[in-house]
Amino acid sequence: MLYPRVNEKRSVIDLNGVWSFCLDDGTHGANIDNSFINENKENIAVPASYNDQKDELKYREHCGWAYYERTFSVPDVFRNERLVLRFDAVTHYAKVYLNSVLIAEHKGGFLPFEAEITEVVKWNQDNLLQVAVDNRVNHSTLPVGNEDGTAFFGSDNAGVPSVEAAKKWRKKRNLPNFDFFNYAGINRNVRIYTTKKDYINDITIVPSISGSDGIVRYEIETCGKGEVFVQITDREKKTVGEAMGCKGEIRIKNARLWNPYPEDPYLYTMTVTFAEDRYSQRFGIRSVEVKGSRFLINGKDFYFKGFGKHEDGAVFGRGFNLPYDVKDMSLIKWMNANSFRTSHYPYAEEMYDLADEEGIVIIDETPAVGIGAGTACDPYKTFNIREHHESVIRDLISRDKNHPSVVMWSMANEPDTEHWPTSAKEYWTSLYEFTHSLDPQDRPVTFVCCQNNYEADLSTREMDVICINRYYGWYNLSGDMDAACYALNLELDFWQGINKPLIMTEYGADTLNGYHLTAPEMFSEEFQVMYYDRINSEFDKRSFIVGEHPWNFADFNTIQGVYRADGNRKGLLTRDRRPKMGAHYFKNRWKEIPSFGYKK
Ligand code: E8X
Repeated sequence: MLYPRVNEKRSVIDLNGVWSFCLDDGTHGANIDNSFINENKENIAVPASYNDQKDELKYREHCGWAYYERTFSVPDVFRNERLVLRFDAVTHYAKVYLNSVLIAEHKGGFLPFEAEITEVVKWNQDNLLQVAVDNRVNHSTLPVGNEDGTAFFGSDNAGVPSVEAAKKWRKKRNLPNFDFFNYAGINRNVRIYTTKKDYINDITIVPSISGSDGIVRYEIETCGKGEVFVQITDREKKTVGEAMGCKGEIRIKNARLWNPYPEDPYLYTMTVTFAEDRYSQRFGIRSVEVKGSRFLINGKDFYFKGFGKHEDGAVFGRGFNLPYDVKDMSLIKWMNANSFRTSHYPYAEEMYDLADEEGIVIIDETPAVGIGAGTACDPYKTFNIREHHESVIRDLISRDKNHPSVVMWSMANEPDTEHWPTSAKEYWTSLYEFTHSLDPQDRPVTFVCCQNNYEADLSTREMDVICINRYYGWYNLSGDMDAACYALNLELDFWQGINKPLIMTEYGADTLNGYHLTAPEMFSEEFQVMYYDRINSEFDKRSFIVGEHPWNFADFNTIQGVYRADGNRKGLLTRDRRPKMGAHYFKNRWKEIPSFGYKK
């Protein structure tokens, strides 16, 4: 799927801004009730999550539908163009109406969807755009939640004596199976883009390296009549290759490779012309390969220094925020890191563009977090997740396939692989094959495994790279770093026998910025540094460990609960991006660890 870009042939109309908004009172559901909206509407900013833009609990705790609306008119100059309305992300379920006609419906809160509106739009007058948004999570959504409603929760409900009482007193809540706030709404950009009537629908680029040359295979999907012309230019806008036809191969003599930070992330541009349409797509020439226990980029041993992140901030919630994206890229480099994982959902497309340009490597994760958590049954056999999971992977790859920064797909975070090992293995290995079959660049595929019984788990070891989240010294063996290192090493011995590369995709300790101790105990800044220093020195002894991603880049918001005071505080930075001592610790450590050749 192409990102909407303005050029000589295409335009973009921005529909972001202040929209009208109201929460459902529980009686309207997916149906738009104009008089209800008119009576209740208030201002809301788009793009942004709605939850923290207002100051009553009902916005934080809303569970169900909410409605957005605005009007717009289309400039006359676009009368002969094709018009497409595009939402970059609406969380989690959207029904879109234009002039009271349902024009799009979309499940999944973190990927774009679009609808052609050429025939629906009215000229010379206002058009009414309305979006109904559902934020509920359950066992068939990704991310996964427990369906709550008014259920009676046994011991969780001490003091509420009966199901009847629970029905009366407990409001419907989202019970996420994941540790980040369930921010909802129109979280990313809303735009109309124009194309000519005969247009370029998609571009797929598959680069490879042959000696000192780059080989660029491409495929162009078009609609309508016309000839395809493809031209590749370098950074100086000099033409380095050309071809005719919708499918082919272009050789770039003495190609410059895309190499991660701090090396040169060189980008080329492919410009496709078809009939009267034109589109330019940047790409990089690089290879990615897993060989034994090595992770190779451009044939060289790569070491992942970076983080699990979140899209999260005060007021805008999980909304698109370009200054934060730019700042985070700066901080990633400031800490001498070279990579991050889009935990736990696909991020805004603009972030991947920045990563391509700045040479930051991405592990691209689906929103499949929480599969099997909080249930007493086999999730793979009980819940209807497979179809949606496949469609999310299909759309993720279709969106992100051309980014050189993306070097691996993560199908999920912390699914249950331990209690139903056989059905888990069936699920994950077949989904692994499915993911490989869809990626034109055939990148490595994995999922991220939670601290569990690693001998019982049969799925993680089947992946291209072993990605594990481990909290020895925090959630277990809390504060006892000698015991933590011992237990960690027992486990690392196990993984070493599998002979695959391993990335520690999460490890960390909640840390209250400003809380200092001489003797380092939990929650202090000194403890966070000691914890990482002890664990990292174990990683340094093992060559099959090819990456360290502390959890988390920054503090982030979560649902309220007894384990979270003002959210998850495992950030190396505060939520507003100030460094804790841990950030300085990693900045110094990573200065001495090169992106290439650290372990080999
Ligand atoms: C944590 C992280 C959480 O924020 C992340 O989204 C997923 C969690 C740890 C699981 N991984 O709690 O900070 C820990 C299991 C320990 C036994």
